[in-house]
Amino acid sequence: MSALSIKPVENAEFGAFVSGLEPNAITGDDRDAILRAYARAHGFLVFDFGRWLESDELHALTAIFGKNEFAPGMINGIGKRRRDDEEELTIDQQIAALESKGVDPYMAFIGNVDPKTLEKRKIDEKFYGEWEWHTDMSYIPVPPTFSLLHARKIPTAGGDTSFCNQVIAAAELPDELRAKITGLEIKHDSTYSSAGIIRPGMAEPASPIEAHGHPHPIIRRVPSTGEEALFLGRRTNAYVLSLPLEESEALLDEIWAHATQPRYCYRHAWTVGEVVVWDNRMLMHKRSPVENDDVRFMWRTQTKGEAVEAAWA
Ligand SMILES: O=C(O)CCC(=O)C(=O)O
Ligand SMILES: [Fe+2]
Repeated sequence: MSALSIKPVENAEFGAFVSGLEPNAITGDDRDAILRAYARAHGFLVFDFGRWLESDELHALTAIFGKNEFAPGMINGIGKRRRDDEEELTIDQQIAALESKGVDPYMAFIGNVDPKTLEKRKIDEKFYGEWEWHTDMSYIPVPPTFSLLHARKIPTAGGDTSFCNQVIAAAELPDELRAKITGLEIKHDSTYSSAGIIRPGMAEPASPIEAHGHPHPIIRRVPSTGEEALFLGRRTNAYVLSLPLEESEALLDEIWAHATQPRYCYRHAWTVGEVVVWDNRMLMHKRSPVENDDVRFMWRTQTKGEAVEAAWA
């Protein structure tokens, strides 16, 4: 068994650092200790490996938290739309087509380098700006529960990732705001990536009302803890169902101002080799800007979620 050391994240209301895990020899005892640490840390762990992981190692770590979910942009309907001229394939056919090209449908490469050669490559300049607060893939009916992000290339400055705890934000909701949002659903738009880059096959919607996405309750219950969490997805093109657009916009602005207060948030400055694991039911995240002449490269996996339960269900 690995000799695990687990320490709370300083200056944050949540999170723990884990070191000493052997990623190529994870035992049942390691798994139990990590899941206990995860529960105590309110859904946020940082693993320090001090080196790049192999993809099998990242998948083994991911398996502690759940079953693999597809990475966005791999399968039609998951961060990608089928083009009208594209043949309609089943999910199994799409997986087979990806695997025949050596593509792992469960792994996202996020960065401005070629994933194989690691040469810097030209990329939409939005990549370098501030990414917006979001939870991963909340525009699908059953969004992933955990995301795991593995730092392979880190810029000399910037490129931190912030996390904001929506369980604490829900617990501290002013009564008046809680009364206004109880029973309502937000449609989570899938048009843009968190960097603000339009996704394959998508077009700018005429308004948030027409945007492609999936509705979820504004306050969800986290089944494993029974706690409530605000579930906002991302602000761009969000729409509160059943409200006139102006009322939806005003209500969203009010909720977002509450949800993203600095006291609910922690900003992580990366070290190469780390893996951060977070629970998308409890936390939102965003990435800070990166200089144009710098490089940044992460691998990401995510686990299949469970149906979103409304706090009032
Ligand atoms: O690269 C990052 O820091 C965050 C990217 C992101 O939003 C994600 O991997 O889900
Ligand atoms: Fe994300």
